[in-house]
Amino acid sequence: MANEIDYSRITGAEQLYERMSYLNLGNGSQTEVEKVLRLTNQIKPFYNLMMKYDCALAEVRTKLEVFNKELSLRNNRNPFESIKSRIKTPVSIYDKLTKKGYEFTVKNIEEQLSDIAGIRAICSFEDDIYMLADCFKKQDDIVVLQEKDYIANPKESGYRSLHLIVQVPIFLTEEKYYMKVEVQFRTIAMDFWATLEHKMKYKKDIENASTITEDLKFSADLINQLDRRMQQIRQKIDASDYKETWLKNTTEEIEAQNATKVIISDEIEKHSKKKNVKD
Ligand code: 0O2
Repeated sequence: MANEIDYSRITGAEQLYERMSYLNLGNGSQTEVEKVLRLTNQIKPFYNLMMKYDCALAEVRTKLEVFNKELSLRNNRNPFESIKSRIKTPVSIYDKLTKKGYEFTVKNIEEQLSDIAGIRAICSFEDDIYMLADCFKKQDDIVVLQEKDYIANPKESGYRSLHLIVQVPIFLTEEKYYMKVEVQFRTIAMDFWATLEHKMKYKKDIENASTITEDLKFSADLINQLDRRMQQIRQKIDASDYKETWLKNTTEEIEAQNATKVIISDEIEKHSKKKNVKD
């Protein structure tokens, strides 16, 4: 976290100020955010909310893994290279809420943020992204709240990914809740780029920052071209696979027909011999 926590933004701040002398306040940290939660009596509701987000992640992950199983059997390749998920850390939640101008409360976390639960589905090819996102959106227990297509409309930085903000139901012992999950679909190349760019974004006092930003933009274009090339190559390979399979099937069919013909003529011969013997 970049700055010290601004305690005036926190609900229950007055009681907090009274007790501040007991705190060893340095730069914001996980421990410090937890202290804030404890002092504002939000620790239980906060972790209860995080548990619900975790359950929502499990639901979405299962849905994507089901696609992976079905399509890998059908097409002989996994549509997903990997699926990663994470719950935003209390410190990042604090930072994001503060940046947006909201108090650090459990209510605001739930209402104002949509990426507490995040899942990243990494695909090999761009066309798989749209196909999988469509299949996911069509599921009848998914409510799509927002779709941001940074592949068709990349960000100024060069960032590309398809983002869906969805609501997914989770079933606890007593109640059903709809929880928000951000699903990011990316190719391997897009993910490679975003990971490096993310590192640079969060690194302070970086030398030659503007040159690196330019380099990153240039690399984003290269990666875009590479993704398209790889997709074209895969389509050609798929087309030739299809031809080979077709030829193989035809040869197999001819062999099977020939074998059947032999069996039938053997049968005819056997029966006519028997008939001749009787006559
Ligand atoms: P982290 O550490 O990944 O959680 P909104 O949520 O709509 O109020 P926001 O957060 O700007 O506004 O939404 P957006 O643009 O959809 O971005 C959400 C997430 O996408 C970010 O989360 C990043 O994970 C990723 N992202 C968006 N833009 C960029 C970018 O330019 N570069 C990289 N590397 N990632 C990006 P967080 O919370 O910023 O970070």
